[in-house]
Amino acid sequence: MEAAVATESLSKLNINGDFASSLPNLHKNLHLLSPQQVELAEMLVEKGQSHLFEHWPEPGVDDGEKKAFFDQVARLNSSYPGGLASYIKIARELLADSKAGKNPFDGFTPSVPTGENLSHGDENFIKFEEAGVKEAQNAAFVLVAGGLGERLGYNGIKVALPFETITGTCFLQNYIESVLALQEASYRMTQGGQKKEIPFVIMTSDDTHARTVELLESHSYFGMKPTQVKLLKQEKVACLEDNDARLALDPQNKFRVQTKPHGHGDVHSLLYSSGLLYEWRDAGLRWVLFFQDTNGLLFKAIPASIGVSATKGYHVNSLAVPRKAKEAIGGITKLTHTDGRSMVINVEYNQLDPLLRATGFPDGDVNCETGYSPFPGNINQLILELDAYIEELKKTGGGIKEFVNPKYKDASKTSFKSSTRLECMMQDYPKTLPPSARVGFTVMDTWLAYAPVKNNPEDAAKVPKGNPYHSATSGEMAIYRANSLILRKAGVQVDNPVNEVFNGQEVEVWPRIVWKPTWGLTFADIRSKVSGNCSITQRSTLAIKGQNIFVKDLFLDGALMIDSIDEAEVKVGGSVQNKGWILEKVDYKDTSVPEEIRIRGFRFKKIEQLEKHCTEPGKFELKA
Ligand code: UGB
Repeated sequence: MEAAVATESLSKLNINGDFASSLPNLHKNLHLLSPQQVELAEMLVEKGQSHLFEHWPEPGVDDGEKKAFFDQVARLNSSYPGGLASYIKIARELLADSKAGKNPFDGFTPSVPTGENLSHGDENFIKFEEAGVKEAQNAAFVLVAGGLGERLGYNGIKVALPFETITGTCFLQNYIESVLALQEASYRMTQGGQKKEIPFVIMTSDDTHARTVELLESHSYFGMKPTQVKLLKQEKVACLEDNDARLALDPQNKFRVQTKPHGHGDVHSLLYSSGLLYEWRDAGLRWVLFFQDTNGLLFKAIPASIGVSATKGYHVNSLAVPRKAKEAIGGITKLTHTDGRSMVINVEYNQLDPLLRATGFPDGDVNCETGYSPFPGNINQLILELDAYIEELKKTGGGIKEFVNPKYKDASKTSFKSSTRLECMMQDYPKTLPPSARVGFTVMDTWLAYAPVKNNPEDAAKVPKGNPYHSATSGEMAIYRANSLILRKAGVQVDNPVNEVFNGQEVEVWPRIVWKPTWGLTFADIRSKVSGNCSITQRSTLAIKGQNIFVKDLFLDGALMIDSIDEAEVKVGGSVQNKGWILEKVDYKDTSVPEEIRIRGFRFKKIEQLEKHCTEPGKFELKA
C-alpha cells in the first residue's frame, strides 16, 4: 500500500525511483521528499553513499528528521564548488594518494627563495612605509576568523580576547582602529583626492559568526561604519569515514552528516561568490590583504608590506619572519619540478621536514648557522593584487587545492581513528598561478611583525626552549617589547627588560607601553611625536590614546595614561613618578580569575597612576 503511494507520488513528480529499488528503507520514504531532494538522494546513491539510508525507519517515524537531513545535504551540496559529487570524487582521489603514501611534492626540489628583507627603522623601511600608507586607501582588508582555536582552548572567540590588558583593547578593536587610522593617514597623504572607506571583511563560521556579530554590535563596530564591514560565513564540509569517501553520520544524530571545518582556504571562493571583488575593482581598489585572528603586532608590519607590493608590483606578497626549525609555522619555499616548473609557496610545518629528508637534506627541518631555519616562516598575511586575483579566480572559482590528513588506525591504512575531511589553506592560492605571476615575499623582524596567540598555557610551557610560545603571555609581552624597541629607535631611553616566568613560560618583561594606532601608525609618525630627552624605567606603564600627543623631555617611573580628542594638541613632559602598576602573577588553573586574564598568567594591580584626559579642542601642556 505504502509502496503504491510512493510510486504514485513519484510518478507525479516525474521521478524514477529505480535507483532506490535495492534500498528498501530509502524507497519506502521517497514520497516524503521534494523533487530536488529525490535528485540529491539519487546523486548520493550513485556516489556510493547508500549507507546513509540503511537505518531509515518506516514512513511516519522521524519524517521531520529525514527532511532535515536533506536540507543539510542541500546546503553541503550548494556551498561546495562543484557540489557534493565533486567533493566525494576529490576525496576518493586524495584518500587513495594518502593511502599509497604519495608525496604531494613528488618531483619537486626545495630551495631557499629570495625576497625582500626589511629592517625596521632604516631608510628603506621608512620609504616602504610611506609608499604603503599612500597606497592603503586602495586596499581591502580580509580577516579570517572562522577558526575555533582548538590549540588555545579559549571558550570565547579569539578576536574578542584583549591583545593587551593595560587598556583591555581586544584584537578586533585593534584591527578596526588600525584600518581606520590607515584610512585617515592615507587620505591625508593624498590631499585633494576623494576620501575612501577601506572595506573590511571578516570570514566567520558557525563556530564564530553569532559571537562576532554580537561583539561588533555591542561596541558600535568599534567606530567603523557598519556598512564598511562585511561578514562572510564559511560552511563546514562533510566528514569521511573510510577510504571510499563514505560520508560519516553524526554520532549524535543519525539523520545528519557529520561536518568539520574546511580551513581558511575557503576565503577565496567566498570572496569570489560574494561579488565583492568586482565591486572593489570598480571602485578603483588594487590590493586585497588577508590576515589572521590573533596577531597584535600585525599592523606594525602592514604599511611597509603594502609599500613592497606596490613598489615591486607583486601579484602575491606573503609576509614572513625568520623561522626556528620545527616551529609550527609554514616555510616559504621555492619548489622546482624536474619538468622545469617552479613556484614560491608555503610548505606547511608538518610537511617541510619529510620533504627535505626526501630530497637530499638528511637532517630535515633544522636551523642553519644563523640559528634559524633557512626557510622564512609564513605568518599567513597575504597581499594580493586585485586584478590578477580576479583573473585567477575566474578560472578556479576560488577553489583551492585541498589535502586530506586521515589519522589511520594502523599501518594497513584501511581504517581511520576518527572521521576525516578535505581541508584547504588560503596560502595555497599561488599553487594554480601561471609561471608569469609575480610571487614575492617580505621578511620582517619577528619582534615587529608576529606574536600570535594560539597555544594554551600548558602546551606553551612545553614548547622546546628557544622556540616561541605563541601564547597569551608571549603575545602580550611581545606588544610591550615591540613598543619599547620602537621608542628606543626613536630616541627614547627605555630600560632593559627583566626575565620573569608566567604560567611556566619565561618571557622578557619590558616597560608596559601601548598606544592607539592613530598616534603611531608608522615609524616616521612616532619619530615626529617624541623629542628631547625622554626616558622610561622598567617598572613603568604608559598608555597614549590620542593622535596629537607630543612627548618631550619626559621622565617616567610609574604609570601614566594620557587620553585626548583628535582636535586637541597635547605636549607631555617633566618627571612622572608614582607607585605605578604592578604585575601580579596568576595561575591559569585559578578559575576565580576570568579566563582571558588567567591564560596570560598575570594581571595588573593598579596602585597609582597619573591620568590626563583632554576632552576640549585646543593646545595643552602637561608638565609634571
Ligand atoms: N581559520 C578560519 O577562518 N577557518 C578555518 O576553517 C580554520 C582557520 P590557525 P594554522 O601563522 O602561525 C596557519 O588554526 O591553520 C582562521 C598557517 O596555515 O590559527 O594551524 C583562524 O580563525 C601556517 O602556515 O593556524 O596555521 C585563524 O585566523 C602558519 O602561517 C587562521 O585561519 C600559521 O597559521 C589560522 O588558523 C601561523
